[in-house]
Amino acid sequence: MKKINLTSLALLVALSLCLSANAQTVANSTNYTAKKGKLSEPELQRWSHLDLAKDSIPGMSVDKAYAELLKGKKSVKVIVGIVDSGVDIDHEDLKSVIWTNKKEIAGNGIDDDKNGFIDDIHGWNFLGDDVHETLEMTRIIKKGDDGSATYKSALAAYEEKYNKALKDKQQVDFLIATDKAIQKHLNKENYTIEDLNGIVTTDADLTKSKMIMTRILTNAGPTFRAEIEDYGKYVYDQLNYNLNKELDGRKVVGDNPEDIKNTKYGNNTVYGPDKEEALHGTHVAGIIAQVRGNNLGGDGIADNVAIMAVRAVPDGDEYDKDIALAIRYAVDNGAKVINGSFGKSYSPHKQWVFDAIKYAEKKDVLFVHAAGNDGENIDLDENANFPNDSEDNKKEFASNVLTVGALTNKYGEGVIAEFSNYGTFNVDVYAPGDEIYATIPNNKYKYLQGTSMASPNAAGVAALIRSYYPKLSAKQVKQILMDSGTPLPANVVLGENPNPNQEPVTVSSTQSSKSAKMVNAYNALLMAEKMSKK
Ligand SMILES: [Ca+2]
Ligand SMILES: [Ca+2]
Ligand SMILES: [Ca+2]
Ligand SMILES: [Ca+2]
Repeated sequence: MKKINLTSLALLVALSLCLSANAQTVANSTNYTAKKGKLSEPELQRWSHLDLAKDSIPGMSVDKAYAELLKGKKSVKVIVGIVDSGVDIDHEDLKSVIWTNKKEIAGNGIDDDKNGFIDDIHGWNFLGDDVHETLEMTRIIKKGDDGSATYKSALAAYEEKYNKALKDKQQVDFLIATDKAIQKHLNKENYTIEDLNGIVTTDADLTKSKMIMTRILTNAGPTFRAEIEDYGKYVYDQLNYNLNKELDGRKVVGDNPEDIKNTKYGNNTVYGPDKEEALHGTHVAGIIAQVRGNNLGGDGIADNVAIMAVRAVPDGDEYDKDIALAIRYAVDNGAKVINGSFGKSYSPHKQWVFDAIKYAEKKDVLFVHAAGNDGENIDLDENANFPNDSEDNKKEFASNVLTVGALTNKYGEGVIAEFSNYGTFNVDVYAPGDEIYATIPNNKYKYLQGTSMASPNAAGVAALIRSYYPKLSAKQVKQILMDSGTPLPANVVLGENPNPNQEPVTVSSTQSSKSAKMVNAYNALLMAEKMSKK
């Protein structure tokens, strides 16, 4: 499942419906002051590049690293594999950094480099024309009751999710109808807060609609309708595809997803059948590699990388087979860093993926993975987030997996995004993942949030280190990212506040993750310099 977080709007909707305005104030921590008020647009567009001490914004000090450490320094090109929903390789701010398989002749129908894939010029699309998919829990219950504990658990999880989706649908339908009622009353499509204020009425329904939309416009700003539409798409996709037991999305691929040896499938169109659906992967690629300082869109983290697009993540849960083969493809074709902004709670063939991770480890490839957006402790078995690098939540079977949680741009007790998963064993480190500006298909740009955005921010720093210090191993780079990070504030809020009428509960930040740190490019490069001299 692709991991764009949508809870902020869901929360907003809930807030609007109950019409209670309880601001969740979060106290500042000691060492640094949080940036007061809203960030300016230029600050927001590149907040993950800014510096806590200098800008009061908990970014990764990327700009400082370029200004003070990297000028005139030699680097090598590092290939970064983006295992995701596909990448728009023609995007104006990405096309110059897309990886090309030089050993392959395009369009001749021959596997010239004999890597097992015909005409794979910029990567591979393991999903063919498959876009919308079921979740693993849907697939498990579709197969029928086999008496296993997994079936029971999947069924309970499915029913909970399905009922919630029905409720969300009611909410989003209500919101769309409310918006329409205002549009109709004002007789204009695009209205403002001033328009809403000008509505004078004794009609009870209209008064309610006015109050709700005022709350929404105040919170979401002029992009409110796009946010409602995104939320609606998410809710409807769940009901129509993710939780739809009748759907067989795999049929168009033509392979058997239960057979890992059956590898001849997919195609070389790395953005998939519908470029717009490659939004997630294009955004992730942009966070890492959109061209710096070219006056187009935003800036990427790393400046000497090649993006290899490996499409394996549909709208719905990814198949273990595709993920295992996608990781192996990236490893075999030269990637030194792989970003995995996906995850799911059931993984029937998890061993295939574990074996691929171990293969990557053997070939010295770092796998950076999103911690997930459920606001849960993923150290607990019942909150498992796959893939992982541990079979028992006690011991890691590989040294090359970095699991990343998400930060907001407000330093203080609320700096960990409420949607971010956490865990002292299974989450390694945090990186910016809220309101991240990057490329989306067809030469556009967008703010997105999720641990999906935190993972490529960390992967970008990893690529930067591997590019300027190519002798360091994947294991060393993982260690550098964790050890050199800026410490989190002493106390933080983990997960969503279950009671918005009260101040959220804070805990020691040592409970957040293994390192209790935030990735910092500047410190990481300093440590890499030291380590490379040893
Ligand atoms: Ca080939
Ligand atoms: Ca060829
Ligand atoms: Ca740019
Ligand atoms: Ca781990």
